[in-house]
Amino acid sequence: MSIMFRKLGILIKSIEKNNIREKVRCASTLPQLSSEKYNIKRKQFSNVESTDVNYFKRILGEERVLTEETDVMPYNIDWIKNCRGQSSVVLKPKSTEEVSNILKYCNERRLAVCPQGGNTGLVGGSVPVFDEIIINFTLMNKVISLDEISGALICESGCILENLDNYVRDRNLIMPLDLGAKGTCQIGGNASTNAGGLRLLRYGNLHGSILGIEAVKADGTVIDCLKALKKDNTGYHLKHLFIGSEGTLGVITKVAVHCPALPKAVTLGFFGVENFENILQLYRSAKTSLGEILSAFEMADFEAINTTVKNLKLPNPIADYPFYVLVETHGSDEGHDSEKLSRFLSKEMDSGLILDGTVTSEPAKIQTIWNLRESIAGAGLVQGYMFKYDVSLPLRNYYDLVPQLRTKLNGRASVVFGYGHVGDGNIHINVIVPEYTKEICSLLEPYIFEEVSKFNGSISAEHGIGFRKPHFIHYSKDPSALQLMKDLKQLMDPNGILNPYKVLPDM
Ligand code: FAD
Ligand code: 2HG
Ligand code: ZN
Repeated sequence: MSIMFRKLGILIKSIEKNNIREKVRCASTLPQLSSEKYNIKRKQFSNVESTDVNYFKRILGEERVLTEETDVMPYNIDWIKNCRGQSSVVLKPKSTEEVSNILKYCNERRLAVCPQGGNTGLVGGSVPVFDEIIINFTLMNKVISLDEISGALICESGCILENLDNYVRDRNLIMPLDLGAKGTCQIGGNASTNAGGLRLLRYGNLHGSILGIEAVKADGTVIDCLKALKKDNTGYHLKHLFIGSEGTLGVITKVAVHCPALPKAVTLGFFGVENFENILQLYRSAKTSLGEILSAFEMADFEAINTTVKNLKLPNPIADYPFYVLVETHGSDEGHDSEKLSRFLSKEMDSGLILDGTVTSEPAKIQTIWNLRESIAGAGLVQGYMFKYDVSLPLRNYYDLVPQLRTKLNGRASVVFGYGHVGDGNIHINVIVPEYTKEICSLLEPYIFEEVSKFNGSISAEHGIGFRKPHFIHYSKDPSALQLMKDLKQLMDPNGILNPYKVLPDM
């Protein structure tokens, strides 16, 4: 067993490019099986036989069908090490045709599958629950075309977000989304989760930026909606079915994305703030003072930054404050933009909304500050188990849940912190405990979802429903909408082979 753990550690390291994730994963112990932890009953799919494996080896070749336990293990475990599946097969297709052949076969054999991109999802959607066959898109990583004038990029779904961003930056464009997992997550995973990220406030969500999609239905039919047009009102907007449906309605094989122009000037401010009410006042003021150049407005409380600084040994460029705000501008004139942000800083220091802060246009300093913000997500992993919540709330009530939870948990958690995308009304609440217990889980859930529902909020702002939240989806979805979701699932995937146990509550 210990050899297996060691091998697992090495394997995870070798597939991992993201620094934070590597640090976090090294202290590797196997999470409990999801089916046992959450008491799930296996649905009536067929079991994978050796004849099935032989078929996959025939169409993909031996080396793109993983069946060794130690090879398969990392693909069974999710990023926060909460979920563990029991798959014995990982398939690595290289083309849409191969994906189509795999799905056609699995559908006829009633074999369940789990589509997997970079496996950075935070709701357990990217790993199997039982023995679902993992279809991993890592090898579908080609850029197909880029129209440098319109900004339309067409690529395969397994392209890593950061690689795409580097590719288009060399051509004076940027990807319309950015997130801490960019070094590992794939554009197909981003599309499937409708990922939000750090600049949604400026560039909008993927339902707007994705121009077209090619996807494969459960029965192997390839659906070609891969237009790269900004405007196309020819009937139903079918691409949206695949955006945000977390691999339950089809498997995305290609994506056309609109890339905005590379900003000539980027400026970043990092500020200390006394209380959350002052953050709201600052947000209001930033929208007026910075106008069209505002590209991000993020917050983190002291506990979020302190845990990240301590656990990951990262520098905090300013002193300790109860809250922190990160304000970024994307514009075209460095002198003008940094002057605007500096003026904002001095005005709001005079008003008392900002206690202290720093403004920079130096790329290395910008990188250091963003790195601190982006590392919060993984900071608790070295300390124990992390419960993660990702909710939308009216801005007035954005931070209410954090102090409420601290009181409710009454010292049972090592730390409770809140941070997130203020500009999008989306807060992330992380509760770090020495280890997962059902008792703490039952204090948090459904309490948090009930509170969110009281404010007409969303129980998942950007991470999706995945495996962890289908039984809570009713807190945010009306029965009429839920029924239509079930009807669509039935139409697109009548045998239910695509990512079962995810998104939809039991049908
Ligand atoms: P995976 O995790 O592999 O899969 C996610 C879901 O999509 C699963 O249900 C899977 O079945 C499905 N899927 C994957 N690929 C396909 C495909 N080709 N076809 C069909 N279905 C597919 N999310 C945000 O929204 N905003 C953030 O700011 C953010 N920051 C993060 C920071 C860190 C450090 C981490 C670890 C995660 C963060 N996330 C964030 C969550 C996660 O990165 C996103 O959900 C991301 O879009 C997942 O992409 P992936 O390629 O890793 O997909
Ligand atoms: C972020 O904004 C991500 O950093 C991750 O969405 C949030 O892990 C989390 O709680
Ligand atoms: Zn986020």
